[in-house]
Amino acid sequence: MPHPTPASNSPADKFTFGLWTVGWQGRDPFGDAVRAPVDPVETVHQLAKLGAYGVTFHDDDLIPFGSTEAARDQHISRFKKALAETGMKVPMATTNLFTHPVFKDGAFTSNDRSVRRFALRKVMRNLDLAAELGAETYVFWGGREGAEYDASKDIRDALDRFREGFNTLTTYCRDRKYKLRFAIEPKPNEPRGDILLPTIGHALAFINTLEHSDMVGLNPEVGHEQMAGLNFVHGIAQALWHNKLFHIDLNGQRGIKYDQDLVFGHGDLLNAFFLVDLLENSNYQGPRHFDYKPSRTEDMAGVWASAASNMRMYRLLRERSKAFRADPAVQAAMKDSRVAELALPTLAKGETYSDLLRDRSAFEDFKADATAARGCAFVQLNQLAIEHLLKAR
Ligand code: DIG
Ligand code: MN
Ligand code: MN
Repeated sequence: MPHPTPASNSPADKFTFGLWTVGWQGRDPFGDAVRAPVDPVETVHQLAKLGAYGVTFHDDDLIPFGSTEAARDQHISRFKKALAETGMKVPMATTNLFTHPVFKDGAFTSNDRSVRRFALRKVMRNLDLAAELGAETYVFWGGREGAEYDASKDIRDALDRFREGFNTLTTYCRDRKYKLRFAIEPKPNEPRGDILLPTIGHALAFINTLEHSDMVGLNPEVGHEQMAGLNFVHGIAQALWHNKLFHIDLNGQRGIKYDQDLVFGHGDLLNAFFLVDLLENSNYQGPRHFDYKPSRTEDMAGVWASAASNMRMYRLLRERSKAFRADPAVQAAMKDSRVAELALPTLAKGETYSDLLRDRSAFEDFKADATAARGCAFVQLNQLAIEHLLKAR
């Protein structure tokens, strides 16, 4: 029975995009902008037309840095009007603590105390707007929190200041009864030589030290873990295991190099397949947020086409994952690979280590060589996954 091609997007898919993604003008360290700026109002309408659920933003994406109060109010009211006209949501917001030169040595962890105080105020101001717009998640990507030279920063002090910033801001939100949860976005490097909290693991350890750690989780990005040579599916599985997957940045990355922010699935396609399989078979109900850059080679028509590609890639992979799970051959191969057995506790219910010590089959009579000779049948299972990805089954 041929599988139906995925229907068009629906808000139920909860596909969201940052204003800064389709708004990226293509400026990079070696070249000027190739596209004109995109009005946030235009972005809201275009993405709504493509079937997106919502948009996300940095304060400066919506309100240019240094705007007067009157101009700020104007930007916000135009944005609100576009949201009302389209029904688009704002599930997440964040702060730009990396573009203005004042943040050249970081924001929360700048050696310059006055910059750290300015950064906290800048975040507090946008937390108010995020709460006003109904956002549930507030992301912190510490793109400039880091260093190029080991002598320039005592990382222990930097982590103290980072923690102080989070403790101050979570207290700010609790006192104002904002329903916001914070999500840290790890990245190993770029734009700093080394960025603090570089991976999911580092961020999880840091979160555990915070005063209101229950309010703080993760916003992992596909390409960022892959820039560190890590398996993104494993990282997301651990984030889920800690109940700390508060949000996710979907995109593509082709190996360990500069941050490519490709369309979702246009990098490691097989890992993207298993990521969708994991998300769709987990308790994560949050947005499927695309944080990508429309390639510098594209014109505006190409930009909107690339936005649609992100959503189509997710839907196609979701269909392929369903077919994979429904295939009796896959279910049989999973049995051959004893995948379900891993969910079985190693000690039986009520069994103690003393019982284990008395169980001769676990050690004295254990047939190590015969057990070692058993095959795991993983390759056959992986072949089936790839055949489903290729729609060859
Ligand atoms: C880059 O991956 C970062 C910034 O774009 C933003 O702060 C964050 C939000 O998802 N991702
Ligand atoms: Mn990125
Ligand atoms: Mn991101």
